[in-house]
Amino acid sequence: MDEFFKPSNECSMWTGETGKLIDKARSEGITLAWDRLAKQTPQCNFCEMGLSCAKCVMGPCRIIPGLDREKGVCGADADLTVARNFGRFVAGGSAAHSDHGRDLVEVLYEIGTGSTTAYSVRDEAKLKRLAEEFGLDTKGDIKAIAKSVAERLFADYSTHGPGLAFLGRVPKARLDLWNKLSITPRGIDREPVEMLHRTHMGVDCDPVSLCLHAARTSLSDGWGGSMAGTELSDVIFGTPAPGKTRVNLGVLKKDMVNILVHGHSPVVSEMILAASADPSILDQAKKVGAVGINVAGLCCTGNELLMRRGIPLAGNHMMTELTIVTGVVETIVADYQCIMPSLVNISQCYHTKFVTTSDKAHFPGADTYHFTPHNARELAGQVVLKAVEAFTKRDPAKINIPVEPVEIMSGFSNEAILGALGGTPNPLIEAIKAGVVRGAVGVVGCNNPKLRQDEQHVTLTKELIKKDILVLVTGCATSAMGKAGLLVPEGASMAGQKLAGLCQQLGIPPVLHVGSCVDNSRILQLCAVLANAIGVDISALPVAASAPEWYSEKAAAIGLYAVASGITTHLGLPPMILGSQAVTKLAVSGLNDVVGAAFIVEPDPIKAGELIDNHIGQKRQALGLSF
Ligand code: XCC
Ligand code: SF4
Repeated sequence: MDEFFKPSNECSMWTGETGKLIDKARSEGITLAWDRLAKQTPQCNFCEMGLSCAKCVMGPCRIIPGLDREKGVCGADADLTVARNFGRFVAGGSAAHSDHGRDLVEVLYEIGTGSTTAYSVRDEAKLKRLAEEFGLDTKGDIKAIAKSVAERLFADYSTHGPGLAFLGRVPKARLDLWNKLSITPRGIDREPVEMLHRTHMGVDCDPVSLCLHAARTSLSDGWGGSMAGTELSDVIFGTPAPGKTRVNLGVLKKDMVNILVHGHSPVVSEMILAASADPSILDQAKKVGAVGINVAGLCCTGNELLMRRGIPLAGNHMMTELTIVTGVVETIVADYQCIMPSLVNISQCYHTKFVTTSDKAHFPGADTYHFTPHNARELAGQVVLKAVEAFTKRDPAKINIPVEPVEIMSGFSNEAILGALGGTPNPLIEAIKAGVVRGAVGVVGCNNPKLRQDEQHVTLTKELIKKDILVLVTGCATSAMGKAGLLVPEGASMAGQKLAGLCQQLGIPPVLHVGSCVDNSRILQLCAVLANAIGVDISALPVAASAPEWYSEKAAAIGLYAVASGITTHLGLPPMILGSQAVTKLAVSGLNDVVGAAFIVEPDPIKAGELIDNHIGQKRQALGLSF
């Protein structure tokens, strides 16, 4: 693992906003994730390899294959221990995405029953399309349709429903394969719960069977909970369309009240945005000397607002601590997921208020509000007013916004992409056949302090577009791409000649921003549309996915649902499975024979680019196209 780890004192060598703010944080005595990583290093080798188990109090056990500790007290060996740990890891990620999706189903249900007026259906056409897709009545009034679509999706969360509503999108060959392997997801809640059951001591003791159930669990996320999250967010808040906005810490404004929304769910951040435009609150802001209220995003809820409202993105995962160090953030409003607990302490070193909004995510020391669809508007107003008050408490000596913002283009929902192509995927298929677009890769996911921030995302993506491979981006990779100039049409100058020509013709960037991490479900759907149009399985498409700097359980779930859907997926860091040769072999090669795709683990982004390019070339040749 040493090759992945860049020690913390290297941080000061970092250029740009990250380096400047790390230096500022150091001078102010602030401890950051990089510093804590240095203190945690070397990390536990057993855990890194997936060989420690604490699932019962006969343990904890540490397995040493080949030595006198090859089995835990219960008799579990390395393969079983790794498979059980990995299964639970994926279940955690799937549960997080799917529980987020449930929040959107609940809001839609409350809209349908008329019990909230804070939210409404912004994209009625999309709601009706979903109702039609699910075989529901589309003739009633919009509330009735909202209620029946919500009820249909509630059923998907249970065990006794009619089967996941979105499985109708899956190409037949893929669905047949899942059925043959018994990995078709049956219920969004059922699969992660069953994974917890199977991995209890003394239940499923077959590593292969556990890995297959991990795949089923991840599919309940990708084609279930995440897809529900994406589709209903579009219905409630509007389906994204291309537009321009800005990215990096330069989007913070010295003369404005700055509010950062952080987390994943648009349910809260959309309300904060609405409250920040309230004329009476704006008056208050002017009274305290601010020229206005500036809402900017962090992580995935930032991506949600970016896609739909053109709200600028202040930063990704590894920037979250540093945003506070600018000294101009009045409030961070957090919902859930990927919110470092350290943000509470760092906020306390400045005038920043750290606000939590979800009953699922309590942070001791934070200002706690419990948002529901009923009180969201009122509470959002209170939170924004508090931010206005905080503006007066700034310490001018601590203010430093180290960069100017960079322009980006966003909003490439499938509706926008297919709409721009005249409503069918055929022009894209023709471009693929002609080699103008050799293939497509979703570069997605997090940052990880073990890697130099953003570098893997950007280096890999530049390699891919050079080879005329179109890149789709979601999640925390987005601001990396934006800062590197890849999310504007001018970025096409970094692409191969053919892709560059197409981008110029259409006025699009070589890297299309398609949303947050739950929005990776858009990529699944687009692959399904392409596969169905060509009449092949998804695994036959010249596509791939990559999470070069991933850290979270959710990213593992995304990677696995991509692979189980037939999309070969690159990871820049290995999952904690290397302690089992059987599981590792299955992940990086064996899965090819099972689901027609596998993982590529490669820390070097240039080499990863070559491997992905080669994979795409082979898929093209199998379709009878040029390499
Ligand atoms: Fe989290 Fe979604 Fe990863 Fe970013 S990309 S660090 S999971 S915020 Ni989702
Ligand atoms: Fe040890 Fe088995 Fe208990 Fe795990 S489940 S802690 S390996 S005895």
